[in-house]
Amino acid sequence: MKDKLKQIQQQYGEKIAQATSSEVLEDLRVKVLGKKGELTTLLRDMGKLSKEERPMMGKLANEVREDIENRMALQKERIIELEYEETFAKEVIDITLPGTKKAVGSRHPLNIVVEHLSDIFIGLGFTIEEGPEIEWAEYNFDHLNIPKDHTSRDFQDTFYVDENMVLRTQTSPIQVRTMMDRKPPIRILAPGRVYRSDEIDATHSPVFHQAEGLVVDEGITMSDLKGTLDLFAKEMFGPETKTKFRPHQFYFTEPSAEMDVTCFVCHGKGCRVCNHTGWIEILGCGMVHPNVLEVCGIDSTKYSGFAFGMGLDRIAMIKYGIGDLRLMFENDIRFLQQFK
Ligand code: 2U9
Repeated sequence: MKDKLKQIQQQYGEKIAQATSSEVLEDLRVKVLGKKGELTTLLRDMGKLSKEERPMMGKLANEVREDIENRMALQKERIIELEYEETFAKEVIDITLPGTKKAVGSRHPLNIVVEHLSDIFIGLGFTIEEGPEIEWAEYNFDHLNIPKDHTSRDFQDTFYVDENMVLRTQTSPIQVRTMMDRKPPIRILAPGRVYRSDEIDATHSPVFHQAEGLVVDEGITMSDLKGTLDLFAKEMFGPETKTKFRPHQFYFTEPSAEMDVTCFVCHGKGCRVCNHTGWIEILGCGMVHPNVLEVCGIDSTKYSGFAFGMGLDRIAMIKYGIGDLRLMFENDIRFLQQFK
């Protein structure tokens, strides 16, 4: 038995020293110290020894086990070190290589305009409101005092979802909903996407963007409208900007007007941007028609209001000198990066 113990000690001592991975080492541990391992099996035979031999053999067997365990622990440390070295050798990082550049996005000119516009009106006490893009034809046309036979209701001009629902052709239904839901005073700005059945060209698109505003309270007059919109123009286009109001006609406002601002490129002298007139048309506006107030549940004998509406794509195009509306929808990164 003594020889067998010495043989196990020597044999496994060599194997352990040669082991180069944690898996091989574990395999050896099972083979020698495991339940059915060589040393364990040998120790089971101790019972067959004489009383005199047993203590000596027991002592020797423990020494052999301890020796094997120590060698294993030592080899394990070496293997871990070796494995680390291997990993480091494999995963060398060349810190002089150029990194992969992360593309930095930029804001869409339309968003820049919407945010600027919203900031101006929030500063004047307005809230920003949103509404559904699929809208009741009633809210999109009837509530706005638009005649039943008006051409804008035609299938050629409006996308119908069914006979009662349309893709909104203006953001006005947001104001209709607000008036139906709330009592005056109302001061809201409603920016959003709108749809009209137009062919695509440099100035038309079936999808475009508008912002409309609405103020309703007791004693609101045309001078509130002019004062508010003049202030907006000076904030948006520069403090030297002048405004002028030309009479116009809309079904939802009476009286109605269009507002021009002095050209912010030539300051009124005349240039290509303003078609050599010195003025740029910016928005439509007017006093909310009493029929519209009433149908939205507001007493037109007590309250009055003004409203305005503007095309945001057009404003962004004028502001940034963009010559073709289609560029606004293509999202070509080379185009977008110009508007940091
Ligand atoms: C309600 C009452 C009144 C909104 C208004 C305009 C004048 C206007 C156009 C500008 C260019 C639309 O994008 S565009 O084609 N809009 O001129 N919009 S007043 O008046 C309202 C809206 C809702 C309940």
